[in-house]
This record gives sequence, C-alpha cells and structure tokens, in this order.
Amino acid sequence: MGARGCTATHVLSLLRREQREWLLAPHSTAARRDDEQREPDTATTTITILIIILSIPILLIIVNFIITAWGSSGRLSPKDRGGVEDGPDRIRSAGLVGRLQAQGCGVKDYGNLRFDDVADDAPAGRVMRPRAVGSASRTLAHAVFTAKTDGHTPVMLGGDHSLAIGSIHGHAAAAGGALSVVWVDAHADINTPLTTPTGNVHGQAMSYLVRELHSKIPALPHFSWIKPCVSAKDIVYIGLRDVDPEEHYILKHLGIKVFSMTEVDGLGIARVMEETCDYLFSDAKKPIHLSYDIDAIDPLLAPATGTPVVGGLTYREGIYITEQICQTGLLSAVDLVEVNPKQGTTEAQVLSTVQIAVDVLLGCFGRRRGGNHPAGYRLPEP
Ligand SMILES: [Mn+2]
Repeated sequence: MGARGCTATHVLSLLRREQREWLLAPHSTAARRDDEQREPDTATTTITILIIILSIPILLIIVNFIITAWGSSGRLSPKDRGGVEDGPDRIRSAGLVGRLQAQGCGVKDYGNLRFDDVADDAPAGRVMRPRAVGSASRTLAHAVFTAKTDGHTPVMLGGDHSLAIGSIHGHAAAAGGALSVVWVDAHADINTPLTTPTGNVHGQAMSYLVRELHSKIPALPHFSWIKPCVSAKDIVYIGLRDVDPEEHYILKHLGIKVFSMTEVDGLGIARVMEETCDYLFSDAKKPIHLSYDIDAIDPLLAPATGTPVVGGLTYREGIYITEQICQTGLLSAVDLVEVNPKQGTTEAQVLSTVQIAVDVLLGCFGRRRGGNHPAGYRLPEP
C-alpha cells in the first residue's frame, strides 16, 4: 500500500460564549447532584473537531478541532477486508462539520492524518503490523496532546479501534494522567499481545493503556513509547456482547465496570447511564474520553462495520448514551470508529451506518432529541 501525504482542510469558526452555552442541556441525575461543585469552565468548553486518518485508520476530531486519521491500507489484519479507512470521509460527506456548527460548535477539521507504511513490518509474536501501528499511534497521540493543550475537544474519526491507543495516550498526557474512559463497543478490545486470537491490534487497544496490565505486555517494536495511562477503576464498558474468555478473565480479575448487553437489557439504558455517572464520579470528576465503536449499535441498524455482532444497542439507546455523557459537562475527547463503507452490501446500509455515526457525534456535542435553542434567543415582536 502506498503512503499518502497529510492533507488537511481547515474549517474554523470561532464560537462565541453565548453560542456555546445552549449546547449544555439539563444535567443528568448524577451530574445534577454535584452541580454546585462543577467547574464553570467545563460547561463552556468549546468543541474542536480534529480529524486524523491513520494507516491505521484513525480519524480524530477535536470538537472545535477535528482530526481525522485513517489508513492507506485499511484495517491491519490480513483477514480484514479493508475499507475502514474510508469511514471518515463518508462521515464528513454526511455533513458532520456543518451540522456541528449549526448546533453552535466551533469546528476545526484537521483533515486526514495519513501514515507511511513501514517496510518489512513482520508480525511480532501474534501482533500484526506492530511498527506501522506503533509509529502511527505515536503521531496521533502527539496530535491529540496538542489539541487538548490548545483547549480543544478532539474528535477522532476512524478508522479501526486501534486508534484509541494514540488518542487516549495523548489525551491522558494532556490531562495529567487523570482520565475516565467510557468504552461503548460490542467488544472489549482488551486482549493482550499474548492472548489475542487474531493478532489485530484493534482487538488489543485497551491492554496497552491499562496500568494494571503493564506487566503482561511484552516489548514490541515501535511500542516502547507507550506508557499505561488509565486505571482499571476509571473504565466503564457499555454494550459488550462478544468477549473472548481471556478478556473476560481480565475484566473480572481487574474489577472493571462492565454494562454488557445483559445489563442493558436488565437495567435499561437510563439506569445504566445513571450508574455509569455515579461510578465515575464517586472518586473525583475526571475528564471523560468516550471511545465509541459503531459496532455497539445493532447491525440491523449499523451494518457497515467490520465485526458486526447481533443483539446490539438500539438507535435510541446508542444516542441516549451520548446525551447523558454530554450532560456531565466532562466530555473531553471522542473516538468514533469502525465505520466501514465496504462492509455495507447496499448504499442504504452504508448511509444508515454513517447517519448513526453522525447522530452519535451530534449527541455528544449538545443535540437533544427534545430540541435546542440558543441561550440568547428572543421571539420576534409583532
Ligand atoms: Mn472496538
């Protein structure tokens, strides 16, 4: 696969403060409880969309700043059929930037981050393409770090879920290591390089980031810069329904909070989100990194993805998650990954998947199904 240069279109519109305030709708139960202690700044954080594209498909949006990253060669595993690198541009074509701006977000599209392929990138143990993934992730981590330190909320459009290594690493570095991660996915993506059944890094992303797994991660070429940066207690999974036995052991052994589809069914999504917020805020209120895999949504609705699993979130559940996370006022970065246009068998399937991805992001940044209006709006006088 040929390497492609970095291209970027910058769409920047600065957001006036009063335009931003209406983005923050009424707070969730958990957030409301601690309303008085809320940092005033978190309620008016601008959104930067940063779109990055990796040769490991990554798209990074900083809401206020979009970084898109995808790969020139699609997914990393030979077994994967490719196409996930086309996800970000389809999401753009669906009008993401304009729709975010229309709801009051300042958005800067950083274009697609593209990464050179690495010659002779032989597997390291079971891990496929470690050098390409390792170096691309490092580039992404730096982009996210820069975006965060510039005060933006990055949005990473994938691309596959391996991009979370770079995005969470960069985010954690900017946040001083104190971060909550809400991982919405059919899969846990927490196999270690020694347990992975496929070698795909997108099934291992979390294992490189969790402090408690550090001793289980072997040295890999181009991975030595990665330092674990998230504590097991600061992670919440939502939507799991395809978890490998080794992953299940890790989740149980580390006591990671999981709301699988069983809990979504049993509790209902409102209770799941209330418990998620209570759990994450029981200690300190840390910035939230939302890593949202479109395959969390049921494949009847979002079929254009690489590893669909039956029995997923409804559209309403998937959007409710974003509305609640938005209302915490703590959303600090978002990954939206695994939209793969080549996996749709019809154009309608692709459009459905892309539209849900757009709606997920709109929900993250203030869209309320009950409606919104700008804070300063006044009815016209006759
Ligand atoms: Mn995933």
